[in-house]
Amino acid sequence: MTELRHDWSEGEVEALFALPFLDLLFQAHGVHRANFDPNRIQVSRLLSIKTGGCPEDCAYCSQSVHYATGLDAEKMMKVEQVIEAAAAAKREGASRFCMGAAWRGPENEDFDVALAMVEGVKALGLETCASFGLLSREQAKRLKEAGLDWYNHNLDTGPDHYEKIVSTRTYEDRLETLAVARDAGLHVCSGGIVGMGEAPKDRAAMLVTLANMPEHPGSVPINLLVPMEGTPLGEVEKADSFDLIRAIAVARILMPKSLVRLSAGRASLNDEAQALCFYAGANSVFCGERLLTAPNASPSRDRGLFERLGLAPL
Ligand code: SAM
Ligand code: DTB
Ligand code: SF4
Repeated sequence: MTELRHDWSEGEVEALFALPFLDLLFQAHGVHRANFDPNRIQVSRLLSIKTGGCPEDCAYCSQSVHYATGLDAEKMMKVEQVIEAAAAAKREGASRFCMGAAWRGPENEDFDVALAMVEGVKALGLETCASFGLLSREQAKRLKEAGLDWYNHNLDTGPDHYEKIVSTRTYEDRLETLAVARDAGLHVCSGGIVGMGEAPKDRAAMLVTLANMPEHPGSVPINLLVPMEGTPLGEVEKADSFDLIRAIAVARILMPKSLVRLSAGRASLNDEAQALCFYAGANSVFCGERLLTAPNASPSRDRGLFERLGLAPL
């Protein structure tokens, strides 16, 4: 049995990041193998139910109104369209369906429509996940009642680097939304992004914050920045893929029983780098042509890769 710790110090975690790559990988893979079948992978599917026109100013995001990204605000999808997409995702092997919306948080009639989407997707026998921004206690309760299983809300980066990335919501706001979701009985999905010009100590601080929560988030998405033209991070230098693999390995060591998701940016990795991510402890991915606004690794490429690696969906 692996002991679950909630008392990690930043120093300890920075020391993990500073280990020689192969030592870190060996340690992480040992933890992974002690807690999971290393040859099984959980598959989620993402859908943007409301795209663009977002009032927030997240420096990485194509959907913010603050940047000229060439992406227009669209109307919210219809409930039936979402349920059809979820049914297709299920047929294609997804076990969890995640709905994202470009909102500061849910409001008014749009929220009622989103609740109907959650209900409809749940009725298909899929796990449901929502990423709707900041939540009130009442909203979290209503989502839970509608059949929501997971709430995704990312810390994005460490608290010091965060101020360079988002100004319209604070780190505290994010932690509060995660507490609200947890208190409502929703499973928490929370992680961040590698490749926004942060230092290893920022990655360490983010992972320590996640691991030291009262419960480890059940899912920890680790995204590699997908540079979006027109955003402040559109031209940032691409992160070294070994840094992404290191972040996955440290997440695995800190949160031994959580699903660690190799999330956005997977399409830009070669097969060997993806395989190292899985070895380091990533055991969840998004499948399907599209993430929210960005293309994802193609389904045919994924089928081939999983077959070559002997990986089977959970
Ligand atoms: N609007 C909601 C919110 O931000 O809470 C939900 C959707 S938002 C797109 C969810 C998360 O996706 C962000 O917090 C961020 O971590 C990740 N993300 C967004 N754009 C990204 C990009 N270009 N590259 C990598 N990750 C990204
Ligand atoms: C998460 O950590 N990654 C997903 C999900 N949570 C909502 C979003 C990735 C978005 C990638 C950029 C895009 O498609 O616009
Ligand atoms: Fe809006 Fe979410 Fe994009 Fe931030 S990440 S700008 S909150 S859609």
